[in-house]
Formats: sequence, C-alpha cells, structure tokens
Amino acid sequence: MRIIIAIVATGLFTGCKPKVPAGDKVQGADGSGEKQYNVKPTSRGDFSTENLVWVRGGSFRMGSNTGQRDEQPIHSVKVNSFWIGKFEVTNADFYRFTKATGYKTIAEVVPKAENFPDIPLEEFKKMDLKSGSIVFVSPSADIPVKLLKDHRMLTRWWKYVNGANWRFPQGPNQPGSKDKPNHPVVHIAWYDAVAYCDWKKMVTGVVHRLPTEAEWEYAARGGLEGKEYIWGTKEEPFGKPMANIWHGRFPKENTKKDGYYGTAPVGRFPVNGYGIHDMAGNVWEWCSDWYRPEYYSESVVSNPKGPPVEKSYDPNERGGDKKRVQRGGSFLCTDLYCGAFRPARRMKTTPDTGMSHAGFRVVVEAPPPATE
Ligand SMILES: [Ca+2]
Repeated sequence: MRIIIAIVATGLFTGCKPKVPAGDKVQGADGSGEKQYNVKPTSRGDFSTENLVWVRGGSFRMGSNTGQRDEQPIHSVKVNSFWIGKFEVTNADFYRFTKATGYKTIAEVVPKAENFPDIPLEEFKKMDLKSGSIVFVSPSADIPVKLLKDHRMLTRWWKYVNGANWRFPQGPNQPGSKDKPNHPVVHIAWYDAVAYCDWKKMVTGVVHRLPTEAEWEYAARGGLEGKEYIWGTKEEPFGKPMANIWHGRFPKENTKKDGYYGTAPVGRFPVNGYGIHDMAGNVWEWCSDWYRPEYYSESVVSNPKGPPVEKSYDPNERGGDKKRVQRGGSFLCTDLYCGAFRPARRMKTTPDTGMSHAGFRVVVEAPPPATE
C-alpha cells in the first residue's frame, strides 16, 4: 500500500503505513453469475488432488552465485514432501472464493483513514483516495536500457489506476477477468492470497497455504540441480519460448514472441521436471516468508520459513517497510531488464500491495498419494 500511496500522493505520505492492511469482508458484494466465470460453486467437503502435484521432499542447493546479491550464498536446504498447485490460482478459482464469501480484495476497498494513523484526518480527507491498484502501462517513449534498473524510473510504467482490481485488471471500462477464467488472478495482495487459502481450508477441511520460499524454489527447479532456468541452461533450448515473459525492448515494445502480451491462460507452457506449469513467468507468486536480503546466510537447513518480521527490510527503500517474498517472474520479465523468471530470483513486496502482474499458487497439506 505504501507504494500505492507514494504513487498517488507523489511522496506526500511516504513512510506512513496502514495499521490494519487487510481486505474487508463484505457480504453479498458480488453481482456476477457463475456462467460468466465458467465455474461451478464450491461446496463444503470438496477436495481433490486433480490439479495438484505431489512433490517428494528432499535436499537441494538453494540460490545462485551468479545472480543478484540476495540469491547468495548457495546453501543446502531440506524440505518435507508437499502438494502444490499444478497451476497458478485462476480468475475462476478466485471467483468461487468471492462468490462464496463476499470477500473484497484490498484493491477493491477504499483506503480508510483509520488504517493510516500517521496521516492527519483532514489531510487524509483531502486526498480523496479511491480504491484501485497498480497497473503496468507501457510508456509512449522508449527508456534507455541503462536506466531500467533505476528504481526512480518505476513510475514511468507503473500507474495507480482507480477501479483496477482482480475483476478489472487494466481498470474500469477495460476487458474484465470474467472473459479470462483460465488466466491467473492478479492484483492479489498477500493478505488476499492468505484469505483465499484460509477459505479453501475451511471448505475442504485440508490445510491450504502459501508455499515457503524454500518449497517454492525446490518445486520450481523440478529436480534440476543448479540450473539457470527451470528447464535447463539455455533460455530457448528448442528455439521457442518456454514461458510467458516479455520479448522485445521493455517497457515499450513487446514482440509477443511467446504469443502473449499480458497474462497467458495457465498451463499453456511446458511443465517442469515435477509436472508443474508456469513456475517461470506469467505472474509473480507470493510465498509465506518475510523478505530479508541476507537470509541465505542465516537460514536453517531443514524446512526454513524465512526470518521473523522484525528482521525484514528492503535495501532499496529507506522507509523500512516489511515485505513478503514473491517468486517466479511475470509476463513483464525480460533478460534485458531483470531475468526474474530464473528459479533463484527473489522479489519482495509489501503484503498489502497487489499489482497487475502478481498472483499466487497454493501448497496443500494432504496425505501423500497412494503410490507413495
Ligand atoms: Ca509474453
């Protein structure tokens, strides 16, 4: 949310943090029908492993010595077995959740003064903040490559759009997500993703949660040790794109070499070694961990769960906001700019921030398959 406020207020409220950054629950807020999202309503006790993949636990080398500083050092990690979503959570999946609960995501709720105790009430009222989210908008002018990594440039292509949320990823009066039921849901804040998991747990009786960062990377690597990409060492080993990323001169020109400018329907690109789709590209995926750049030097070996909240910080921002980890890169990632679709790459975002390239997938704590 702080990044949202910074964009809206051009820094006026920098440093102010919402007190209770959680999505409101509003009963009966949803007005759409199942047909539009092409889903059947979820009923109590519904549980199937049909769209889950069983990842057998083991040890692996986590991180990279050639990537960003926070990917270092490579260190041994052991994780227990778990089920993970074969696909990113889709618009249809999220629709079921909101239909059943009336849940509103953070992007759908007008920021409340009580959640920004650092801002004087009169000043807050003058702001006249609307609900909305951060949307990628390609700039009209090209941006030199050497400037792309300058964090001050982010506002050249990230815009706060009133009314943008998971239902209308580009904003009102733009095509809505109901026409894309099989695309990953976006504009999902970490709290929204956790709310979805909690609901799935409630209706199925089985624990659904976000993956830990270690589980995520273990699953993404798919059994390949120390490879640059989840499919191996070359970006395009068969001469064609292996993931939905950005091709061309980011952020102005996208050649759509992989067929997609924005999100792609889940499962359109090859599975990794464990049979999981879209662990590279399409949308960023939330993990349960708090982010700390030095964590790999401090991590426990067995089932690490990230640092405590008080140790979380982002060295790129002075505000001291606590951030959660995101992984996997998105349709906006290019090797020219970030190469963030590599399995070792780490991202961090405040947990109350949704964006047009960020979604999630679930881990499920169910008994192992009969074959185990
Ligand atoms: Ca693409």
